[in-house]
Amino acid sequence: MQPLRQTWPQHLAVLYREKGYWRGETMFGVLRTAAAAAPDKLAVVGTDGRWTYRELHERAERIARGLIAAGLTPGDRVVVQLPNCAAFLSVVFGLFRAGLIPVFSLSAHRETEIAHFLRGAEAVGYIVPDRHGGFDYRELARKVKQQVTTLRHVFVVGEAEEFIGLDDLPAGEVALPVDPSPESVAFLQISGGSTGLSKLIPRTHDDYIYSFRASAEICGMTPDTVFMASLPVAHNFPMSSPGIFGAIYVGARVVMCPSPNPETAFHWIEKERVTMTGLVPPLALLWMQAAGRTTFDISSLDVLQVGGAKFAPEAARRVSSTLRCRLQQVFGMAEGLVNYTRLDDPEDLVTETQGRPISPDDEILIVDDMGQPVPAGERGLLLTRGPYTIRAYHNDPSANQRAFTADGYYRTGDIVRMTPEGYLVVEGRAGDHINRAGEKISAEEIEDHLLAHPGVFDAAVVAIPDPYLGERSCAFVIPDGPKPATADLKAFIRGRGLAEFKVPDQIVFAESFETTAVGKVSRKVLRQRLREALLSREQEEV
Ligand code: J2J
Repeated sequence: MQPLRQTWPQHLAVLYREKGYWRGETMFGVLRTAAAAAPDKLAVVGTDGRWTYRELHERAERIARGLIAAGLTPGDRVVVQLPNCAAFLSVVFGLFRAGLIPVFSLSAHRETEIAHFLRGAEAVGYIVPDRHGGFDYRELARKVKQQVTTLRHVFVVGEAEEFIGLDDLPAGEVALPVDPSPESVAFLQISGGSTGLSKLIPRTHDDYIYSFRASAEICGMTPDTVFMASLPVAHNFPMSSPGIFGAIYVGARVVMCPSPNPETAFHWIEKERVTMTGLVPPLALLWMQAAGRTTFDISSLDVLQVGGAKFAPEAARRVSSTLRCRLQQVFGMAEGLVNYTRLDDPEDLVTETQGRPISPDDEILIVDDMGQPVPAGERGLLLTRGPYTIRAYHNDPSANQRAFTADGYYRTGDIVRMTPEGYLVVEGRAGDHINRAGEKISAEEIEDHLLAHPGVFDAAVVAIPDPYLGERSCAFVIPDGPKPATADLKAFIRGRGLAEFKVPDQIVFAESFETTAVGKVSRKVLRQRLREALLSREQEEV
């Protein structure tokens, strides 16, 4: 098995400890401490349960024992694919307690993606719900199990059928391991996949806990906070900025909202007196629209975080008058660096920037294409390193070569500028992915799937501005022979076992790409030219 590693240069590790960023805490220790401090306080609420800190702690320990008794060994990796529910926390803390390594996948992922994560992480376990959102995850587990023979254990939250039910795990006296080293890798998060397939992001206990502990402080979380996870909780944003883990760290209450649509979310805000939540921009727009006519009382909402994609300043300015709460912009990435506007910042900074880094030791470089720093205030590529930004992806030398500089900076692929106050404004990106309502789609990944269709000669996938989604995906396709039907192509992509959000929103057929791209150009330039040609054509039509 490939060892899991994430290391910083020794002198920096020493510095990060001296400065109190890395405190030697562990993920399970976070829950243990919170449960000891306030055992009877409500920890988590979901459609499946309402548990105090003591109950959550007990459930996690029981799951840990059961997983070990079922044959898992500390260090084993387990892909977790659970929706927003209370069991998400008991399962994940159970894995931490047993020394197992969760690999976080989204509910939207399908067999191709899950198989890729299982193989990449060499996972032996997979945890799914029985059904969710009208989809049967046991069916998915069956398909995946056929593809990946190293997958030994499938656990189901709910009706397990031929698999093992999380509630039916063997009980009994199993010894649990001692706490892992705080500098070891706690879990694998999944990258947005800017080039090709998603990469696995190893995060350590020390670095991740620092990021959500400091985030909780920046966001003013206290034990009185009621934090609602509105976005899918496996995303890094609702998980750690400060998210569910930040909330557990301070002993607050976590509400697992089963869906982010305003009807459902407003109901939960009223019922649990939610004070804080986070959204991607398209949902924020929807909530603002719905707030004017809702009959739910959402007056408890104090802070709305918006991030994952650029929030237009005009929309940002309307948050306080429509939702009657404060806005915080969040610009982060699962690889590490997270920026926040601060709650006491002047309105202009909050509405027009994406914030400043968590840590005084987050290093920011804004460079041109040659890697040279741009003059102050100008746009450039954002590079970063610091106490919670990774130095390498898991077991992927060529991705590491591309994504990190020789001196350890992570190339975010984002184009930003810095204001005189030291705040970042996101201006665009260099990478070829589509940011569809906060979900990142790799152009290359979808092109490869399209090329597998017998009726496709060539394909290029690009991002097109979209009033609702921020960006939508458009696939330019050169047919091989008769033009395939658009619906067929979409069904083909779906049939390849991919998340629904990756199915192209729009398909445009072309005879050749030469009409827009003269001579031989890189795919990157080709995508750019196709995008520009389409946009100018649309303008002419308006
Ligand atoms: C513009 N682009 C943004 C923003 C992320 C907190 C918040 C978000 C994420 C996240 C996260 C943006 N404006 N406010 O992990 O902890 C785009 C950038 C970035 C990429 C990272 C967190 N906030 N983005 O979105 O790993 O392009 O993390 O590099 O999913 O989203 O995507 P992801």
